[in-house]
Amino acid sequence: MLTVLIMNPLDAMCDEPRPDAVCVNNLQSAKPVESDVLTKDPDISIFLPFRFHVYKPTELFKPNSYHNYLVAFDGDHLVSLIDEISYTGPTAPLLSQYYDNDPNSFCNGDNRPANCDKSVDCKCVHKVDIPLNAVVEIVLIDEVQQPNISHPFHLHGYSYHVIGMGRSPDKTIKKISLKHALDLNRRGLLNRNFQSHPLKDNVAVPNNGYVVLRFKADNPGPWFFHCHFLYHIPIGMNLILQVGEPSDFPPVPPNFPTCGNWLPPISSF
Ligand SMILES: [Cu+2]
Repeated sequence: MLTVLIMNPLDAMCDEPRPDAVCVNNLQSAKPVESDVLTKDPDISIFLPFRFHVYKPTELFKPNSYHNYLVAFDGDHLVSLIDEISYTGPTAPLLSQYYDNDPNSFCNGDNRPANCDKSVDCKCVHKVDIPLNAVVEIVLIDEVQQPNISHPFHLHGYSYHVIGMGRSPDKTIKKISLKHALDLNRRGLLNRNFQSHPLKDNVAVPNNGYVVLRFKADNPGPWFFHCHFLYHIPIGMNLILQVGEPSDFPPVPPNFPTCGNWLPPISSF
C-alpha cells in the first residue's frame, strides 16, 4: 500500500505526532544553525495576538469617518487587529525618507494612541523596534479562531526558525488568548523544541493555536511582517519590525527619487 505523507499540512495541527503529515517544526536543518538563536534566552520576546473586529453598521458608516473593511463570506464586515492595533501605512517610505514621517504616527503595544481604548479606532503605523543583533522570539497567537483558517505570517528581510507550534494543552480552554498563552509560557507549557529547524519566511499559524519563531536580528531596516492572505493586508493584519536605528539602514543612493517627485510640475499642465 502506498503511504502518502503531507508536508507542512495546511491545518498546521502540529503539537501531537501525526501519521499523515510531517510538520515544519519536526524537520531538521541540513545546515548548521547559530546556536545562540536556539539555546539561550532570547534578548527580545514579543507576544502578538491577532484577531478580527466585526463592525456594527452604525460604527462603520458614521458620518465623517472612513474605515477599510472586508466583507466575509457570512456577511460580517471585518477589520483586523494585531496586538489590538490595526496597521496603516506610513506617509513616506521608511527606508529612504524615515524622518518625513510624523513620529506620532508610529505606535505599538507599549505605546498606543489615546483613542485605542476603543480598539475599533486603534489605527497607526504599527512598528516594533528591535536592537540590531538581538536574538528575537515572536509568539503569534490566533485569537481569530475561525475554523479551517490558519493565517500564514510572512516576514520580509529574514528567515526564521519555527521552534514550536500547537494549541493549548489545556483541553478545558476552548479558545486561546494572549492571557492564556502568557500563562502557558510562565508554566513552561508553550511548545518549544530546540533542535535545529530549517529556515522559513512564512508559516501558517494553527487556528486557535500559536507558533513560536526565532531569528537573529542582523539585517537592519524596517521589515514588513504580515498575514499573507492578501485580503487581510488592506484591513490591517500587518506590522513593521524595525531592526536598528535609521543610521544603521543602508544608505540611500544619490538622487534616489522621493515620494511624489515623479509628478510633473503643476506648471506643465
Ligand atoms: Cu490573515
